[in-house]
Amino acid sequence: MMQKVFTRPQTLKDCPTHYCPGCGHGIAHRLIAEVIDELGIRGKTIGIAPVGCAVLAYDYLDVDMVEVAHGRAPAVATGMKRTNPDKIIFSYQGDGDLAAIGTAEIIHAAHRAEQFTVIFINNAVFGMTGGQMAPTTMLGQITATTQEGRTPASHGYPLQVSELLAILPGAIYIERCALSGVPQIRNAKKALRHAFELQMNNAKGLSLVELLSPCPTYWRLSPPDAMLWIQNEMTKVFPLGKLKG
Ligand SMILES: Cc1ncc(C[n+]2csc(CCOP(=O)(O)OP(=O)(O)O)c2C)c(N)n1
Ligand code: SF4
Ligand SMILES: [Mg+2]
Repeated sequence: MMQKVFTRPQTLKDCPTHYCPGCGHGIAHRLIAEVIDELGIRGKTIGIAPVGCAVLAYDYLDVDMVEVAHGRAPAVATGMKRTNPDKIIFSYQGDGDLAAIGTAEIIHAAHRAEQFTVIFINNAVFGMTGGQMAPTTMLGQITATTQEGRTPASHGYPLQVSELLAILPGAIYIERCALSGVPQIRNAKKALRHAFELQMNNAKGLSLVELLSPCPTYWRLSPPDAMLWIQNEMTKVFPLGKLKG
């Protein structure tokens, strides 16, 4: 008697992805797909694809999706949710997207208590454009634009956007998780599920799940070492856990 132990979620399309080996985007996509399937909300969920390595997220996630300009997802999500309050709306944004060009959008969306979910992929670099420094780049981290490592004097400190947002009354749920190992990935799924459930229950405010996500290519690490770097280094600056809600 054969037992099926692994299957593809319905919401995840059956196609190869363009991600590098060990990239966290693929893990994040799978978690989103599993949660949408389990909650039975595929027909009423609309996602916003980012500009970044996950620009083709709509090729992989089998829900309605729109593509918006870099950083502008919270503004578009606001309009989508206000005009379609019965839909589950999520934006999927990298750290370059959310913590650099889109900083104003996310802060004001939280401040206005908009009722959508943000999935914030923090991989400490601008991946798609060649591994440049992002606001979330760690001190000492070598990137294409910090070739001797990020220094506070020249480049400032890593920006903890989730902590900033958590002080706003309009943000009702903020949690930071990591795609760095099985227990952490299971927690990330729980957090995503909770954020979607808040929308299903018409909770009044913004929900955001930050996922510390490996970018082995621009961290110049093997996939297992990238996961260890999240566990051993990134979590010192970006501690895991619930910040709000
Ligand atoms: C308005 C605009 N500004 C800049 C760019 C160039 N650009 C494309 S992706 C990107 C950064 C992507 O980094 P991130 O959001 O962290 O996503 P990742 O690739 O790391 O997942 C930038 C600056 C753009 N496409 N549009
Ligand atoms: S460059 Fe980094 S974020 Fe982009 S696909 Fe490759 S591993 Fe993923
Ligand atoms: Mg990034």
